[in-house]
Amino acid sequence: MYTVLAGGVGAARFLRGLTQVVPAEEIVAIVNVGDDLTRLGLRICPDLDSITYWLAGVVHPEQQWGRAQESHVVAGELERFGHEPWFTLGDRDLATHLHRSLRLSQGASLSTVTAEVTRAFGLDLRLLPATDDPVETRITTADGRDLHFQEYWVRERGRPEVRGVRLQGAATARPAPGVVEAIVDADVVLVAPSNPVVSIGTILEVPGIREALATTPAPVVGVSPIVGGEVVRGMAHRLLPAVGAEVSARGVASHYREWLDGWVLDERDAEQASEVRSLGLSCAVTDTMMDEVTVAADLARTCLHLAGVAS
Ligand code: FO1
Repeated sequence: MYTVLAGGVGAARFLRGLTQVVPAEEIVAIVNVGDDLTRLGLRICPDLDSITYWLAGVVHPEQQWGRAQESHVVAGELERFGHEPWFTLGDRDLATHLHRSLRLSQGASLSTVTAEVTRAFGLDLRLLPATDDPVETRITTADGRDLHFQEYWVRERGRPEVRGVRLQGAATARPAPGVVEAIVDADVVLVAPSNPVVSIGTILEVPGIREALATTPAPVVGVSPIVGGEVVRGMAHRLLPAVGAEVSARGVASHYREWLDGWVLDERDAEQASEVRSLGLSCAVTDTMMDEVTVAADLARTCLHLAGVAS
């Protein structure tokens, strides 16, 4: 079993590469749900949906979230009723949220509904929400406000200075069924190049997951989301200082070092390899910019090789 800790787009690209290298049926992705929110009475799970749409080949090519060939008839009509349009739901995407919300209201768990959604999109790998319990990532801003992650990132365009990040609801959340087993019984655990604070960090906040990572006999190998001192995508550079981590490939490795065994750096950060090794980690250097699926597949092979697992 190939287990992957996953956020949104970076994880989707990485998983697409991994599916070229090992059978999709043997891949389990544990996905961040801290970005999830309820809008218009509908439950929206951006990371689960982005990965699903990417792997099904139906993601919006420019946005990299939501559906390709999308229309916004419903969103336009909702403005008539005065609904704030800051978080836009496209018509095709709405079908996913409608199905999910209906099934949740019938008492199905998020894991069960996620399996239904991935099956409907023809995926062979398993996506597991980190938890089925209600959690949400909250951002404390320097001007003293407490925002939902999407209010910070979409409504306020990631502009406020961040003082703190927490996963609300984490104290009583339990890992979703199969999550701890997927880590403890894995042949390898891979950490996608996702945001270390609001993707990987929030997965680790669910009690029991960090402990499973620290104790699993499987090698744990990650890919740096920081390349040349900058984020490939998103806002990790604004959030890492809030958790006391340095914005560098080496800094993220150090942030993960309690449970990490190996770290893959981009070629642009090759000079940091010796510092990563001095943390007690094994290290490989390769092209991590996954614009092409062939690069993503090679990156997946490099991770498996570093972990000592055959592909
Ligand atoms: N991102 C935006 O910048 N604006 C939006 O209106 C928006 C809507 C949206 C709806 C469904 C969905 O699954 C994702 C959506 N996103 C939107 C992306 C999302 O906010 C983030 O990029 C992720 O949560 C960060 O990984």
